[in-house]
This record gives sequence, C-alpha cells and structure tokens, in this order.
Amino acid sequence: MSTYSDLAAEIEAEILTAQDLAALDAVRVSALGKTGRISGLLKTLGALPPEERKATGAAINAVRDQVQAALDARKDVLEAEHLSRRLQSERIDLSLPAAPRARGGVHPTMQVMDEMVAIFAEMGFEVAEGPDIEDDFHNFTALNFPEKHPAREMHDTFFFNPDENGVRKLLRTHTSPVQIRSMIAGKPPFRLIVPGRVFRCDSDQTHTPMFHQIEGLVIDKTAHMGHLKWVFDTFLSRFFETDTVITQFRPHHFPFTEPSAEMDVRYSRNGAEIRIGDGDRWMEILGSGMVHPNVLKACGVDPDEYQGFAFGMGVDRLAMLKYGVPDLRDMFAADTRWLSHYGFSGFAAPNPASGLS
Ligand code: 2NL
Repeated sequence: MSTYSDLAAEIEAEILTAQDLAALDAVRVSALGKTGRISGLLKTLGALPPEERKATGAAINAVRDQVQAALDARKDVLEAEHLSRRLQSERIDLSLPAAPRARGGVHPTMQVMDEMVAIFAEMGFEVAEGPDIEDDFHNFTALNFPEKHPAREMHDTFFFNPDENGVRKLLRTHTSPVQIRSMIAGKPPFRLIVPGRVFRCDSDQTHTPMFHQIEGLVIDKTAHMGHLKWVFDTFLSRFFETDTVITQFRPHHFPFTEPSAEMDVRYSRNGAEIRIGDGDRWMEILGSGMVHPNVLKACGVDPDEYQGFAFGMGVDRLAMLKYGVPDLRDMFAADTRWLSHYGFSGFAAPNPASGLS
C-alpha cells in the first residue's frame, strides 16, 4: 500500500513541476500510458493470489484516479497560464492608426455612365437594361437592317457558332435591342435611357472590341427632333457644366431612323485642352433621328398613331473628353496607378446637381 502512495506522491510531484502542456503530457504517458508505471502495476495483478487481487486492484485504481485528477487540475492551470501569456503578447494597441487598406474604385467610364444616367433620369427617362448576348432579330432585323447589310457580316459582329437549329447568337453591337425588347413588352408612350456594354469586331488606336453606349428613345404622339435638341442642349450643359452649349444637326444615315442626323457641339482647343461651350470648332457627339416606321411596326407600335426620336452616343469617348484622357487604350489598360489617379471612390455617387466634380 505504501509503495502505491509513494508512487502517487512521486507522480504528483512531477505533475506539479511540469512547466508546460507538453511536459505534463510526458508525465501522463509515463504514468498512465500503455507502458507507464501505473499500467505496469495493473499488469502485476494477474500474478497475485485471487484473494488479494480485489483489494490491490482497487488500491491501484484509486492511485490512477488520484493521478488523473492531479493531471486534470494541472492541465487547467497550464492552459489558463498559456492563454493569459497569449493575451499579453498578442495584445492589440487600439490607439495605433489602422494600416491603410487597398480599396477598389469606380472606373471613370462607369462613373461617367452613372452620371449621364442620373441627368437623363432627372429629365424623366426610365432606365432599361438587357442581355449582352442577343439574336439577329433584336439586334438587326427589328431595327430595319436590310438582309445583306454589311454590319451583319463577320468583320463587324461577334457571332457565336450556330446552335443545333443553325441559329447564330451574337454579342450586341449596340444597346438598341433593349429598346426593341422594351417596346415589344410595353405600351407607348416610352421614355427610355439604355446604358450598357456593346461589342464590335474592331481593334485599333481609336477602337476597342468592347465599348460603352448610352441610347435613348422617346415615343409619343408628337415627339420630334426639336424635343431631341432641347434634351441634348440640356444634357450637354449639365454634363460639361456650362451654360453656353451650341449644337447643330448634320444629315446622316442610319437604317433605324428617318430622317437621321448626327449632332455636333461647339468646342475650342488650346493645345491639349478641349473646352465644350466656346470656340468655333464642331465636334461630333451623337447619332440620332426619328425612329423608322418599320422599327415601330416590328415592335407592335402603330406608326400612324405614334412617332418619336432616338439617339446613341459613346460613353468612353465622353469620359475621355470630360476628364482629359488623351489615349483610348488607357481606359482599358487596367493599370491600377492610372485607375487610382482617374478612378473615384465607390462612395462618390454622381447626381444631377453636382455631377462628380
Ligand atoms: C451612334 C448612333 C443611334 C439610335 C442609335 C435607335 C434605337 C431604336 C430605334 C431607332 Cl430602338 N434608333 N437608336 C438611333 C440613332 C442613332 O446611335 O452613332 N451611336 C454611337
């Protein structure tokens, strides 16, 4: 019996001097492990006379329980010490300034697009959006493109491979399919503004295969080009923040409008600096016209009852003009230094009152 209490005292002393969890575990293995000292004692039971086994076994088990309890208690102490050491060493000094984190910004093109949409929305235009992947009907046929129009051919349009029925989907070449879908789905009058990505198989110093457009559509009983001129004079003076916008229509041709016109705006140039609102040069700014009766018919709108105007302009070029970016390729280069110079905080929401500036 006294051998057992000596052993228990010896093991308990080891437990109390174990300075960390690893040392404590080594004591546990040497006492209670398969080949440990207490397990060794249990193995000697078999050699004892049967009448002694019960009492001896109970005594050994009591030592084992005592050792286990001492191990558990020491473990609690060591764990608590370990935790408080970590809390000390990993303490965060909340008075230190936080390290600046890399933050995303909004690309100038998207900011300009949002700002343009905000100006039109304030004039009463509804914003409509649609898919990038389109079909021949919505991108061309409904817009009065003749069957053999060159814009349908490979050099201008990205076509997908034909499906099992021989139907080729395409990447929309303008945002007009969205107006087509809106007219088919709704009832006139329509006042729509349609911002979005468009795609053309074209890539050089002044063309990228993906670019951004905003198109507008007004269909009512008496809407005419005079209204369009007011809309644009108002839009341009807000967008370029000047009261002296002068515009002109110049005859043009689009399959989807009749008559068609491009609109130019007066500007001055001083070296690299371009100013809208004064000077004696004309800059082409958008395409427009009265919606062709065939387009209205294709959308279930009666051209004897309704008429209206439509327009389209490139957002990327307007963004370059507004922010004085000289090279279109910079707009698409994804150079983060350039973006942090021209980009805007995600919180800088544009609005018609103050724009972005
Ligand atoms: C340009 C020319 C234009 C339109 C787009 C349009 C849409 C429908 C019906 C008629 Cl659904 N027209 N859109 C009209 C005239 C010009 O864009 O040069 N864009 C950059």
